[in-house]
Amino acid sequence: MLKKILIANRGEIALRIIRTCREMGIRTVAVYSTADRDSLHVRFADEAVCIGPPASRLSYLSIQNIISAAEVTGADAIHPGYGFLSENAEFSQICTDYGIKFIGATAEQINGMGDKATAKATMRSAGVPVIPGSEGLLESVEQGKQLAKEMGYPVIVKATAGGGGRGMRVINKESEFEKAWNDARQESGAAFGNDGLYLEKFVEEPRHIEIQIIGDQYGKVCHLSERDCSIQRRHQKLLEETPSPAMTPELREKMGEAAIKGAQAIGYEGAGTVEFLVDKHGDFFFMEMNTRIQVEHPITEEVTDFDLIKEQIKVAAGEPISGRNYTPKLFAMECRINAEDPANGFRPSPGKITNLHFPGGHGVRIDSHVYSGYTIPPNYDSMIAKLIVSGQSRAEVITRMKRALQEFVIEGVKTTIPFHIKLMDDEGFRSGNFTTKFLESFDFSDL
Ligand code: MV4
Repeated sequence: MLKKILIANRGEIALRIIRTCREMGIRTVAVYSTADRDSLHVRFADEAVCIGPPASRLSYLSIQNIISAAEVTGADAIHPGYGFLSENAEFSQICTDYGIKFIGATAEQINGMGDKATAKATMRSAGVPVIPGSEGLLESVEQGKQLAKEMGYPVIVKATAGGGGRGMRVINKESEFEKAWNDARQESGAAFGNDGLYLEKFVEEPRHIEIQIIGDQYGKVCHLSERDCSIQRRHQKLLEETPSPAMTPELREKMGEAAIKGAQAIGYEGAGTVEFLVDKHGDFFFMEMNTRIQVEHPITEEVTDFDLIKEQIKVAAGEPISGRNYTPKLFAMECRINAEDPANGFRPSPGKITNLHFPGGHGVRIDSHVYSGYTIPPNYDSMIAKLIVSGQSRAEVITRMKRALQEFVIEGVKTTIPFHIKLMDDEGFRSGNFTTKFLESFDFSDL
């Protein structure tokens, strides 16, 4: 088993990883920027190393500083959490070169899934359903227009280096094609230094449903059912739930098997997520694969009773998995509590938390690194807590979530709590019949 793990992250996920390590008897090393001196991950880890100034580029994204911290502390593995270096192929490779186990994907897998046209081709070869469109990258505007005419509008052009919604354009008719193409090319070239584009049929009003998988070093992969992430605004997820209200046992079986086939095709080891779009007919299509632990992993933990961080560490240490797939027997939801003002375009609201009270009770879990008196620095993402609620039915979870949100006290900064309270009362949300467009028509003005 691993003896000492360095956590190359901050905030709630650093704390989340430290908690599991402690239960497993594994020593931990925290790294921190000068903005995070007073953070709980620094206090709760066995050792802590300052890796630079507040700017992420000079601290949490500094491969050199993090590898140095691992070397001086003698860590035998690095857990990257999510964001930062978690899907950085160079970092994964350098860890391997230094004999430090990277708890995540190999450089080859990260590159293969990071290039979306390549990822799609890999999945199609593995027999995973993909969205109809170009085979690989488009070679010219003319080729794109020709293909769009054959498939029928609307279509979408996407940056192969993109993800999270950047560098894509929906095209409704041929007269819009050239401008959309040029805009997407320009945007992806500037953002990613790669302006390769591919084309797909546009799937209208889909749901975003992802499958949690875990693979071991011996080629076995199992799935731990799905999460529905359709409640998002500008590609930022605000609430996730499992099971998906749109799921059936048959669809879960098919999507689960597709996710497993895709992961096995790349020899995937560790925890991963395969994202799908699901259309109104219940047809599903591969969208992206995330080669990291995700923010929303706790809802899967609540309904399967697996500690996903523990599973990641066990497979990294070479333990085999059981290879059994899981169907949830409970229901769970996660509300992302961000230091943002939902009434004003979700504008970040950093600053000092002057008073704090966390909700509790049966079926309520909080993953958070904040405390009363803590100052939220402006340098990083604004998520300050995840409120995770489980129960026997979706209706029970909604009732319990609303109760917990009402009990939650955070003073000194604006938060997304008022938005979530309103969401729990929303008829469209309560019906479970919503798509990724749900928040486009939501009224945030009275929050
Ligand atoms: C799509 C789509 C409709 N049709 N592709 C958004 C992020 C990136 N991962 C892919 N995305 C989409 N791709 C086709 N062919 C709609 C989206 C999309 C979306 C997907 C998941 C969750 C929220 C979304 C919000 C807007 C658009």
